[in-house]
Amino acid sequence: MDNPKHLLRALTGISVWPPPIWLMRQAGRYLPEYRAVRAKAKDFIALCTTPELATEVTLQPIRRYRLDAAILFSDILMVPWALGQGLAFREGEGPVLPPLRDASGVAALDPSRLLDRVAPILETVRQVRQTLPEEGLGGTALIGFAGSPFTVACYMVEGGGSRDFAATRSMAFGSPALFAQLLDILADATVSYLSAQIDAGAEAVMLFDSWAGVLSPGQFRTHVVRTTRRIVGELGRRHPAVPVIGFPRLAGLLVGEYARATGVHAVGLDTGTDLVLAKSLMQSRVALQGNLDPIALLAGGSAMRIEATSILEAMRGWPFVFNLGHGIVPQTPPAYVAELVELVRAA
Ligand code: 1CP
Repeated sequence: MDNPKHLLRALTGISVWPPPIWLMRQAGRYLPEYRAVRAKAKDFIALCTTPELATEVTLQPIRRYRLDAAILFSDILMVPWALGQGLAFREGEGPVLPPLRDASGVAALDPSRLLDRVAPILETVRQVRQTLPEEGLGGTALIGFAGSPFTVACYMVEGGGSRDFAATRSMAFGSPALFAQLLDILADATVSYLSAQIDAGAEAVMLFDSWAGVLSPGQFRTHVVRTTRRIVGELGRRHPAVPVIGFPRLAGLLVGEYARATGVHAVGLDTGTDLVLAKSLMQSRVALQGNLDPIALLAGGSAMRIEATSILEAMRGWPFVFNLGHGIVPQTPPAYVAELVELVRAA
């Protein structure tokens, strides 16, 4: 039977119009009700691992905007945290981890406790799914997620964010066997984690590969395509009906090869990707998702309307999910988001 939820229909290759819409970082600091809950939690990790609070913030943007999808409120770095690498989120500074640079760092990771440690996150998935509206408009689907092994490894090796992830790329070139071992540990952990999210109620899953585009084409094939294909293949065997969205940010001309070689059901596109060109690079009608510039949304008004309208015009007739090309920025006025949702619903 066809799934009636608009998001799931679009992700499985049907052109639903007006297209379903959700927004990366739709829960977060731009919402006053998020800041209120965030102030109650001891820190960001406590927020992610307290099901009542994480469920509440996951649902906040759904209440405001009746989006077509809720995305689990958590973070891609909860996987290294669950593997036992230390993690802290410092106010204004972003994530900080003890840098993993050698074989002893890889050997110290402990996948055996992964599912125990993420149990509160899986409980959030259950609670959100129980609360979501199943009916009305096109329903609200629940998206689970993880970072891709490459992007998660970037943060693990550097010990946090970076402009160019030079230490990570140095390890990939200088110690290829060790780097492959790290990615394999992360790929296995990601399969278990996403599979558990699906068992708990996630109806689609997304792999965030925010830094895929810092690699050369050869390294992209080895580290991004290879590990993503493994994950998509294994999830497909375990959960054949659950679509996987891949987001190889900044992959440029390689998005077509990424879609074909990994087998993802849908590809998230960043702001710099021309949508008509992206369609021409797809060998089949794989669903596309994106790609309004978050800064156009911050600017609002006619700038936002012109950009959003041109995206809608480019994608009419294609299986498409409206989204941003990267996360909402914290200064975005919530009223602008409401206006964007209205504009897309009127397409
Ligand atoms: O102050 C706060 O409240 C913390 C800010 C914050 C939030 C709201 C962080 C720290 N993570 C999140 C939530 C989050 N992160 C979600 C929730 C669901 C939603 O979209 O609403 C998701 C999907 C992520 C994914 C994530 N975390 C990515 C991939 C997408 C992307 O933005 O590129 C990455 C790279 C991270 C790492 C991370 N976590 C937080 C920050 C500030 C960062 C970026 C660090 C950097 O600048 O490199």
